[in-house]
Amino acid sequence: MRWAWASALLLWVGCRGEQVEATTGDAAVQDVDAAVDDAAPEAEASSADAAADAGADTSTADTSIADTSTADSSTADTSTADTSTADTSSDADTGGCTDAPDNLVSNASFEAWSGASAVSWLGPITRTTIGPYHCASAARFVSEGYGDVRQEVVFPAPLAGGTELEMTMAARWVSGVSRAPAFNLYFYDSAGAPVGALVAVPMTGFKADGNWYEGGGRATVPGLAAKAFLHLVSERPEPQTFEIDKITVRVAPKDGGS
Ligand SMILES: [Ca+2]
Repeated sequence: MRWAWASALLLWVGCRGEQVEATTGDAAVQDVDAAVDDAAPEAEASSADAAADAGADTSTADTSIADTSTADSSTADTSTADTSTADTSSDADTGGCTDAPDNLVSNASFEAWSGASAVSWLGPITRTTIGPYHCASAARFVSEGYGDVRQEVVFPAPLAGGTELEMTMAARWVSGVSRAPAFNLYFYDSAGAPVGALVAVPMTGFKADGNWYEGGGRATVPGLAAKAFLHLVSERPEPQTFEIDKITVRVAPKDGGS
């Protein structure tokens, strides 16, 4: 009996020993692997390309910090330009975020930024990535009174007088008076001479309650025009802050539709 107990015990201890060794062995290997895995991304992260690999979380965190610090300055373009542009271009390439082919507006969804400036746009705007209406970013528009955000829209071919344009924008009220933003269009011929008077179109369906609304209206081209200056405007002398996104100007479908 004693002998049987002793051998059973030995056998058991023997097996335990192997198991313990085996697990510690694996663990050691895993630790080494883990250490190697950990080390690799850190090494990559110092290179410029790694920003794109790092994914949305880090880049959005960086950007929102950049937004606040450069909010008031319109001349801070140069210093932080490289990193933020790299992040944006990788976001903008993801599916569904490119502008519709019939949209005459460039960078319509405020996805492309060069430093603190939105590509193709002028005016008092900064990038925001917190709850945009469409894709990765929107523009925060701070009007000190009758402020405007503007872009030159060149038509692929001159548009005849009487052509209907359909315009939409997404806007969210942030602070200030509650008046909806509006579209103002100034038309020019191919020689750069003004065509007709300013065409002002209010944004329909807007409420100043902090939610996103998408609305717009139609404008009639007053005469043969090669381009227009599109202004998204605050129509009040009091300060107003909006966020804006997904701007559309396109030739309205002829009849049939609406
Ligand atoms: Ca957007």
